[in-house]
Amino acid sequence: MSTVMETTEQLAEQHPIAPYLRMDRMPHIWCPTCGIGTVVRCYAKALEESGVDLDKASIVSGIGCTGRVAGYMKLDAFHTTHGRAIPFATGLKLARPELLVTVFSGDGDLSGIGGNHFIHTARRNMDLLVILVNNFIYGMTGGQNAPTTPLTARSSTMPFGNFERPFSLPHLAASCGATYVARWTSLHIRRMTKSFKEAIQRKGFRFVEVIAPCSTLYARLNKLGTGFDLMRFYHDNAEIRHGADTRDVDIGFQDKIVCGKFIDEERPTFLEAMHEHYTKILGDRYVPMPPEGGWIHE
Ligand SMILES: Cc1ncc(C[n+]2csc(CCOP(=O)(O)OP(=O)(O)O)c2C)c(N)n1
Ligand code: SF4
Ligand SMILES: [Mg+2]
Repeated sequence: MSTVMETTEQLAEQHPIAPYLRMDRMPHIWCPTCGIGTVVRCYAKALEESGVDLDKASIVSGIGCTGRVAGYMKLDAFHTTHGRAIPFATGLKLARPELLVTVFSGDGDLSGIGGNHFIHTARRNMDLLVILVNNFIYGMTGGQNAPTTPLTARSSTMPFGNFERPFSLPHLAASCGATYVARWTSLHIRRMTKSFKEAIQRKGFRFVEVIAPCSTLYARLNKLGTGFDLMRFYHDNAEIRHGADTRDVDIGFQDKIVCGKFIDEERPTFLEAMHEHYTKILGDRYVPMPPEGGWIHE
């Protein structure tokens, strides 16, 4: 258990990413060999290596096992309602554009109940880094089918196997306008960290999907062993193809997983487009900079 008196160095001796965590909240709730913690570790490492000012970094999660991440990170953190992490983060970014705003949540939260927010926020190129842990299932609530569950995989609500076509999330993000799109598995520690670092430096809607084991539900319901067995599966079946056409990166049940950086391009963010547009139309009557910004001088 940490105390408020501990220095960053003392915390780092406990664990390399302890300075980035609320150690008073440990132990965390995640099951043994769950993949979420690995993604948190890579994100913390990316923050450290990017030299991000932690007073200017905030994190927003929705509900679910992955949704717990915000509560464990020692940043300005918001644990919002189910599916609403992206709109919450949008409000935060619009009010405080100088912040690095990261959304960190699960596949069900961001692409199920939050799916409509996801597509429109990508379309607007809102300046957010979105990290989505895809374990192919609603973990926290008992393993229900998710919009990402591969065809034929079992879930608690599809005990005879899923027959609904799942989303391929990189393709969804890319076709809606995301300017940075990557996918890794929780085995790709260095590449994932590098991707997070790169995405931190970029502007616009940046989307990184991380395929990770839900050992307790997805793996158990599908008789896939533990999270370690799934990591071995990723080792043998992940194929890195930078620049792959996102139409070709669907994931089948226990099939190959195409990883890599698929999209990395620039286009005006929502705020840039708004400022440019109103400056053109309103000239001096428009005050572009928040917190006063967005107003029209009468
Ligand atoms: C409005 C509302 N509906 C349903 C729920 C129940 N619920 C909580 S988490 C969750 C699914 C989360 O799945 P995912 O985002 O994939 O997270 P995981 O647990 O797999 O990391 C659901 C359906 C809720 N909390 N609020
Ligand atoms: S239920 Fe699944 S996703 Fe949730 S903590 Fe356990 S292993 Fe991880
Ligand atoms: Mg999930």
